[in-house]
Amino acid sequence: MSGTPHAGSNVGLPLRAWRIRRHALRMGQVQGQGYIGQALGVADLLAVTWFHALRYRPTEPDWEERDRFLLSIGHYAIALYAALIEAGVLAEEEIATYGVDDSRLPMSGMASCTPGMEISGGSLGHGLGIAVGMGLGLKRKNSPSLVYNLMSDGELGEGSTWEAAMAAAHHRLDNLIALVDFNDQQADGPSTATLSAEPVDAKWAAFGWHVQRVDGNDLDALVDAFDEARAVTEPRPRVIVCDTRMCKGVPFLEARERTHFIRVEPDEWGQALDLLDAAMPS
Ligand SMILES: Cc1ncc(C[n+]2csc(CCOP(=O)(O)OP(=O)(O)O)c2C)c(N)n1
Ligand SMILES: [Mg+2]
Repeated sequence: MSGTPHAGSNVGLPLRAWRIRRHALRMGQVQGQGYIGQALGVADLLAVTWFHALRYRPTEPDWEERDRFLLSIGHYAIALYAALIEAGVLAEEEIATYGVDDSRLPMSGMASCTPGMEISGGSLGHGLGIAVGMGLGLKRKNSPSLVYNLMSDGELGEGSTWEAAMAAAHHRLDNLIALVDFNDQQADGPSTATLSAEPVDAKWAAFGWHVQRVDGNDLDALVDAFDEARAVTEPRPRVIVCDTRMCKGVPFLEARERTHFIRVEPDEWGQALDLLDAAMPS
């Protein structure tokens, strides 16, 4: 079986992203809550990751040669579950179990519960350090696997992130690709107004990384960025800073001002799904 079901082509990515949004909304509807703004915001990024870039086997999530995808931001679990469902690692029927006792889909990501969830993220600022350790270990084993770490702009305010960034460059981890969801939101409001990491690309570059900054809701730009990140031959870690829009794809939610803990009323889940359905890509 191929380890890369859709690598090398961006055909179908709009539909993949749309379906990831739909799975996430359906999960949110089950509990009447969830970090849905984040999931809608990173759906395009996850579509390109899982259907263009990542090497994996849906029915063999522990395949030794898989690329590792670390979800540093455990509160984004609903987004990764949606991608794992779309990728065939999890079954679509499991949507009904989101957040239910003893489910494989707890509301914060837990490696012991869910196939495809490589780490228990959520204590912010630790994912990149774990990714550095994994990258180093894989290099020492001469493994072809890459390590991706999806982190948030809020995590750029954690000192441990920059310690890990420095270590990654020191160890010349060219098998490490960090993805930053720069949605300009964190728990206290806009990240740039709370503890700004700008100029964020210059910071990563100063730490010795190969840096790209793209519109994280532009599928073509994301495909190009992943291609470049994987093609770079310099012995450096790579980062793609993705400017995303929270709640992307559901205009009435996008319009809300503070979206970290977005409140969606019971009748609004159905409205959001109807709006999404009306915008289904051909
Ligand atoms: C070490 C740590 N400190 C605080 C928190 C509480 N917390 C949970 S989400 C969050 C916001 C972090 O920023 P970001 O991930 O950019 O937020 P979002 O984009 O989801 O709004 C915070 C502070 C945490 N999970 N871990
Ligand atoms: Mg954020």
